[in-house]
Amino acid sequence: MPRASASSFQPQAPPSWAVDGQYWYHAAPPNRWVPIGADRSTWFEVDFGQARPIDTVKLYFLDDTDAGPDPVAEDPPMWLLSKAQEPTGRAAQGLPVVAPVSYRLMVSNGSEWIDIPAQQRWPRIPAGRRANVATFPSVRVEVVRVQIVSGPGTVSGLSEIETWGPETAPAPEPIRPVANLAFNPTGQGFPRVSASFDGDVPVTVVNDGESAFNSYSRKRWTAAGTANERDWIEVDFGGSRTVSGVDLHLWAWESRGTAAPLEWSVDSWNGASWISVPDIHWAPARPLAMAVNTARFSPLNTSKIRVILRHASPRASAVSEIVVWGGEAGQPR
Ligand SMILES: [Ca+2]
Ligand SMILES: [Ca+2]
Repeated sequence: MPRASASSFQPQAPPSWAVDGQYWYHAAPPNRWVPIGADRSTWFEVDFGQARPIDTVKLYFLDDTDAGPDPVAEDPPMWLLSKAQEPTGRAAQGLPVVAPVSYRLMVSNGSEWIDIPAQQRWPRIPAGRRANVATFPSVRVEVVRVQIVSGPGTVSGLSEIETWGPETAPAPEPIRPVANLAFNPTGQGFPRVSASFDGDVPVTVVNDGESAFNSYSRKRWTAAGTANERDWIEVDFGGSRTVSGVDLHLWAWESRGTAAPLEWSVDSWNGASWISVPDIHWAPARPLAMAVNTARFSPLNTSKIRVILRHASPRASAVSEIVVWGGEAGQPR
């Protein structure tokens, strides 16, 4: 908490990038949420886990139509430069990423989403590559939603959303339990992770709540050096849970021997043996590194699951985070 979710997202631009406390507008390295672009109307939500007063929202919309990318660093590596010069402003469907034509800031009144009253906005027309500030008389909200309408033939996303209120930090602890059934920031007790291969970093890095899509980060488990065609990572919940989805944050540094697996699958424990979870909806269809890969399936009860990775040998798979969703995971989050 706070937890970000959205109507959809591109695998390399998940909602968490828009609440990581940073904003920049170049495409590589990414720091952005971008929906898949199938629909002009999309939404992005921030869930505080309990009602909190807010009086200001700042939205940092993307706009990739500028001629060149922002300078990434004083001396960026060549691969990063070439990546930044690709037309990465285009979504999977080839849509350019620009500021939306309009947006609504909404809260739930318990049964429906309503506009936050008496908003003052600057600028009045949504603009990319800058803060779009809305101020309003303080409201207590548990979840704030941004409903975004993009222009025809375009897609709109966020580098960051900020919400401000009269309370001072740190925020009080959320009342509702964390939705991620795998989350264990201490590495002690349950949920407990294990793996078929000991990497150079303990496997507990995959359920610490931190995702790192950065080649230099060591906050990832890697199977580099494995002799196996497949390796697995297990999440033991320590008791029965209803599970309906897994987000696999794949990491890779291709010049150093890691890559996205050729495929991945999910097994559940039925008390006596491992069985393959049937009828999984995968997004993206083929595993993608430095991206959130999602598996969604009918809710099932189990005490532990395994994620099985078939390596793109000789390159090994690597994982930065595994998120396991409970009974309501219907959509990618
Ligand atoms: Ca961000
Ligand atoms: Ca992690």
